[in-house]
Amino acid sequence: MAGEPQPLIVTACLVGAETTRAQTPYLPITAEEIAEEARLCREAGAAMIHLHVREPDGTPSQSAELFAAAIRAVRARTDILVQVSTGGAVGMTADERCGPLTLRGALRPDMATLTTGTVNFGDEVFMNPRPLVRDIARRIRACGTVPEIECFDAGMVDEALALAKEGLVDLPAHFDFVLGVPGALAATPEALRFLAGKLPAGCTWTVAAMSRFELPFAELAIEMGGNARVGLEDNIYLSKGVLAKGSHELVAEVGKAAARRGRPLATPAQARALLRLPPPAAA
Ligand code: KMH
Ligand code: ZN
Repeated sequence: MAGEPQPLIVTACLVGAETTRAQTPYLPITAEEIAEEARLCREAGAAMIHLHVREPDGTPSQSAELFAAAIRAVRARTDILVQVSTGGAVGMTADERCGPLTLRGALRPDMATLTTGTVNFGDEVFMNPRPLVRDIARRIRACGTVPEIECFDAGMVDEALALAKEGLVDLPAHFDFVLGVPGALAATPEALRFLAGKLPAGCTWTVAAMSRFELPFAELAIEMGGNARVGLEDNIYLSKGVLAKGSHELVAEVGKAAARRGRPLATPAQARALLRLPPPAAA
């Protein structure tokens, strides 16, 4: 007899480092804008946000102070889980990228990204040499949080398994398959099936597909038993030529697709258990 369908964890990537206000006026920038968007995403069915922050002029930042302000504002409004980026923007140093991993106590992030390899990123290069990946993995652990392993290409799954062998990442782990970045692995159903098939037993995964692939791949993940990430970091359109008025509109679309396929949406508490996260940060 088939078991109950696994609750779907929807992650909302509200900000990113590359999307600009010139592209969409709906991009949140200040802590209050981010917190309000996080609240709307939670209301629409998201269990977690993937968080980047910006300077007041919109410049991408990994400043611990800006992360602290955003996390404080988010947690004052909603119980949504907070996953911080350690990718930041192309060209940032390791110390810059790890700014949010210096937060402790009530501001400790619930999760942090860990990209396990270097990849072409449009016309730029997102640098993740092996020593840097190990450095970030250690800092994630020292922060008392756990990684979401970001794989922009297939070899990054193998590198994550190497990190597990070295004792720097615990298995089972949670993976995010980032598909459709120009210069990296394309968003195809075959690629997603191949990546999901590489994971050891008990691992969980999310798909984050770029631009017009975002919603169709969220639907494919729902069908495959995976999880989905959507939001303005990866895609600004609700449909062809129609801007999403915030990441929450994209989350709502995923919610409808999940309902059509009989997958309930995970609450933050359910997502915490499914992703094997530590207990909530102490107040
Ligand atoms: N902005 C990209 C260069 C992450 O958040 O960990 C890296 C990124 C991945 O967005
Ligand atoms: Zn990101």
